[in-house]
Amino acid sequence: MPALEPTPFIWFNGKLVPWNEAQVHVLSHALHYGTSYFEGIRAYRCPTGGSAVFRLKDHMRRFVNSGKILGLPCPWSQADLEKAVIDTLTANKMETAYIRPLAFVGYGSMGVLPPEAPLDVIIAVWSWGAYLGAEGMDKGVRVKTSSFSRIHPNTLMSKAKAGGNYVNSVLAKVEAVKCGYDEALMLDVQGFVSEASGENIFIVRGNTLKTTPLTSVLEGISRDSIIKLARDMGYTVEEQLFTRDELYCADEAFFCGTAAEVTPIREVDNRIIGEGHAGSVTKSIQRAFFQVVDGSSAKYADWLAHYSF
Ligand code: PPE
Repeated sequence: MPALEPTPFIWFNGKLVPWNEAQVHVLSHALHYGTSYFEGIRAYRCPTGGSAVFRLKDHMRRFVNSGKILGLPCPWSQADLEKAVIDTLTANKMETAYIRPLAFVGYGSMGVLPPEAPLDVIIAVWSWGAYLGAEGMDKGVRVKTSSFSRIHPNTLMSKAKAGGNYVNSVLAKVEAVKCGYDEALMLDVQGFVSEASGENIFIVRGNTLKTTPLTSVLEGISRDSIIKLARDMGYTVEEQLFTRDELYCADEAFFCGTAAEVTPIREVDNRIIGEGHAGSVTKSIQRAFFQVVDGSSAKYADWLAHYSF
């Protein structure tokens, strides 16, 4: 992953502050106990002019819900946050961007019990290319089933995009990368395929797509978009548990997520998936996805929050 390029401003508790001044104390609660939640959102330049944030309302709804799940309510309303995202993008003059809202328990008291004080909230924006590499996006990535299980729903809750949940993802990702793979696939505690360190997964057999139901996974907004897109394109989509051997024998497989967008999978546990490159169904979904996010396809116009500066 290339080094982060600073942008001029970060939105910090309602004010746009210079990037280098958006700092917190080393005794901030979230640094010690993982008491934070965040979003990952993308904005794209539209060929018809201006830019658009993809599914901004849905992302900010999930952000507010993360706070509800964790019992750490967001001090800002969903509408305030949506406006703050647009303000941050325009202040930074970003036509395309990755957007990172984060709410965290800040400085003030130590000990596991979070203080009553309101959470701190920031929104940062930066440029992020293909998350799993340009080659992966084109030809497909190599994946390893992790020795770490995805979180049990009574250990941590996967519907919250909580900072603490990502220790599970970090363990899996580091293991996979150290073993020479691009990404880790985690199984749930029963052994069914769950999700990757930062993506949901789909498998393809014939004209049928299958994805994990919402038991152990993050309720991905890309996943939801692809379910709708694929059905409109005439594919059958099933939300069903499946095993790793079903994945090994799939015609095609791909990951989806805001950062990873639609990334084909060419190999899992040293077994070639399908023909070992991005399959035709995956490519058609990838094409459709990229036409929707930048407004090239007018069909899902209500998924876009337009802005210009
Ligand atoms: N599962 C996990 C565990 C996950 O982190 C993501 C997003 C998804 C599924 C897909 O969700 P959605 O973006 O709503 O389609 N991961 C974010 C963070 C990546 C990071 O390294 O940071 C993302 O893609 O923005």
